Amino acid sequence: MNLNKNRVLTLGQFIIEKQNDFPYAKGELSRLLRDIGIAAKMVNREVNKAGLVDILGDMGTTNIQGETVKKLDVYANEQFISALSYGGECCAVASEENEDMVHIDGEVSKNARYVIAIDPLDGSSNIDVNVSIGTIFSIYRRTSLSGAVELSDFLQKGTEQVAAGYITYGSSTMLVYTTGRGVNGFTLDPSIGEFCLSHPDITIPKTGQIYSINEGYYVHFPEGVKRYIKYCQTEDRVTSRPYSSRYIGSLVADFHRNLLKGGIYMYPSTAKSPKGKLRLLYECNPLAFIVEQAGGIASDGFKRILDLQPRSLHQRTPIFIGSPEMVRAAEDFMLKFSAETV
Ligand code: FDP
Repeated sequence: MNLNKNRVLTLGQFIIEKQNDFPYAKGELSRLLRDIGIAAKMVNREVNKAGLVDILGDMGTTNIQGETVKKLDVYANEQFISALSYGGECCAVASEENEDMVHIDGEVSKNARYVIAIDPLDGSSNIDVNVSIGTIFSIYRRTSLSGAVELSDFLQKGTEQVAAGYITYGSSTMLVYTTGRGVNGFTLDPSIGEFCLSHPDITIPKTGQIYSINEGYYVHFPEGVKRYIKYCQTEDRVTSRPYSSRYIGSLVADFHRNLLKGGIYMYPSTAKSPKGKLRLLYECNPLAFIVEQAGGIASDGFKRILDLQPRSLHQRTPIFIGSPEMVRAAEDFMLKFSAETV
């Protein structure tokens, strides 16, 4: 009997197997990923209940047990920070939900060497309507040698990430991550409560048929973006254009679809947000690390995202991310029309 044939590999088992890829690792990174997986399951449970708010109580009000029902993004933030605090490997968290970094000072964390940047619940405008939302995280080794974590520990270029990943809470819940050796995806099997390896060695198609951008802001886009959108909409047999437009409005969900099917996601600068909307540390850098590991590209229109020097925790950047041929084409338009004003 071939027992391996139907073998289900859980996230925990996979992490342990992969730990041998890092000969000097002491298992800290593995434990961090395990802690994130546990918090993701807790958040998933609450996300699944979100449609029951009318029965259980509105977010921010009191439910039938007399408990205050927390807003999901606040809940997610607390779950991730608490899982990382008890795990003992993380010494500080920079979160979309907190203006300043959160220091983790507990006894178990006194020798911790990692800092985490996280967007605990991305796509918040989709929470109330049962549309996919996600979590994005980025793991760095602290650069200061001892004492309290410093801002500079977080302000490292994306190239310094030791791991990054995201969770998408949707029709299925998936966790996708990289430690710099390819990208692997795990789907939560609710019957056993485990993330199981479902998408080993993800690679993004070199080109695709999908472009994702909020076209409502068209008039406010830079000229290069306007021209690239027109290019996507123009008929051409060789490149199978026109492309399809798909925009969920949840970064993780849009990114995940394009990663698997091929495509480009763009959030450029606009007249309203001259630096773009998305955050470098906990949205763009982790997804850029993942896409590059899968064979794709992430750019701010001119430069590689992972090479940008962060100057503050909540810094924004324009982003063009996805299949390499599509991102290169968008960059060509940006360069060619860069002199023209918005
Ligand atoms: P949201 O504001 O709903 O949290 O990160 C922010 C984000 O969502 C992304 O998930 C999403 O892709 C984008 O903003 C949507 O912004 P627009 O509504 O401006 O298109």
